[in-house]
Amino acid sequence: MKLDRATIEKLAAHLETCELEAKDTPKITDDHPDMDWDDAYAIQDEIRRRKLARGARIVGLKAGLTSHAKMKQMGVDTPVFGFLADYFDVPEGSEVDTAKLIHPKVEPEIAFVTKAPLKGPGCHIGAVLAATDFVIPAIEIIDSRYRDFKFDLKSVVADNCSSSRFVVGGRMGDAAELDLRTLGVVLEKNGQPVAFGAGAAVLGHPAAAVAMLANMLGEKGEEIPAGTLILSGGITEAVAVEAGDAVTLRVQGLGSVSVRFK
Ligand code: 0L1
Ligand code: MG
Repeated sequence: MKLDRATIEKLAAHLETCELEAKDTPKITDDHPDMDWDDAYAIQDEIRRRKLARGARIVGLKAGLTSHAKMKQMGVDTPVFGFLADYFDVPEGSEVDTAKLIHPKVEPEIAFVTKAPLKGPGCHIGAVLAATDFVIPAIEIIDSRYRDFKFDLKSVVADNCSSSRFVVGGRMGDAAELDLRTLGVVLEKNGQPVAFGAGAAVLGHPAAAVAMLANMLGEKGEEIPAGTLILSGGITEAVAVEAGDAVTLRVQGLGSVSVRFK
């Protein structure tokens, strides 16, 4: 690690304050160009610790930048991982207050809910499917704290991978029965289709994103516990939204999930 504990705590406090007050900031690597991956995840862990200390619960995990469309859109080349706090969870069909966000975008995703722990190294798609209770459509609402979504990967990881809100809904699906690679998704904004894709856009198979997360946690001696909700990553590029917009995600055979923005 390149940063000392005081700097990690200062950067975590800064990024979390930006999140809670909906204020943007230049990317943190501008002032800390030498920070490494361990520093980046240590800042994210400190943000998680701050939320837990205030009584928030962690309700899930997420993989980000898992599709080529997203990587190309953001000019990066590696998936990243973050956590989901309880207040990120938006009830299906309800409204998200854009005054509490900086510059939200929506992503069509497949969420996994586990029924058994997943531990790397060596976790693979088959292990993920065997440990999956069900999959369900999800809209992730990302909101990078970085000005104009301009960042590098370490800054993104420190910022909990732009996590902000998420909505799950539609029908639960059996991951062992579905072919998640060919599962089609249509994202609509204000009644118009704006992005299309299939599950294979996420690392060839959405379960590969979950396996990658389990393997990364395994390196730290951690696992994905049973009962964890995991967002496997945007299938298409992210779509900007603003107050007045209504978004619906339709997933082949799994119904739809909707959210509005005020
Ligand atoms: O969920 C995501 O793919 C977001 C990853 C972080 C980068 C971004 O803000 O697009
Ligand atoms: Mg996402």
